[in-house]
Amino acid sequence: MRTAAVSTRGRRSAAVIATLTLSVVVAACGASGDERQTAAAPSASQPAATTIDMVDLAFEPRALTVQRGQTVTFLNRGKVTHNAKGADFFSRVVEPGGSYRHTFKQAGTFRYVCTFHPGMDGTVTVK
Ligand SMILES: [Cu+2]
Repeated sequence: MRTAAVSTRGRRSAAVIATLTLSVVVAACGASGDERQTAAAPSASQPAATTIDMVDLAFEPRALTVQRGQTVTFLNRGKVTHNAKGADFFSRVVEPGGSYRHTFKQAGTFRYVCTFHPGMDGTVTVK
């Protein structure tokens, strides 16, 4: 994990570990994402479990499982621009507060990255 703030690296590392731990807990709960806020969700009909939050600098949850044909919304809750690029999709630029949707039509596990931030990545598993 790279960080520009070298002097606070220890503190940031602790925060990152806490974030990663939270992500694992969320992922372990499977489809449960109800406890998270959906303030900027573009559509009320979207189940919470199909939203991946883009925060600074991670995707949450980092690993998400969806059903084939389900649409995933990548929602930028961070303060800086992010994107999501997979093998067959690319959001280009997602500004803070913005979102991007992709429908996963094939089964498998698909890795994606934010091209702006090395190490900011995640996977969507489609069943
Ligand atoms: Cu990013």
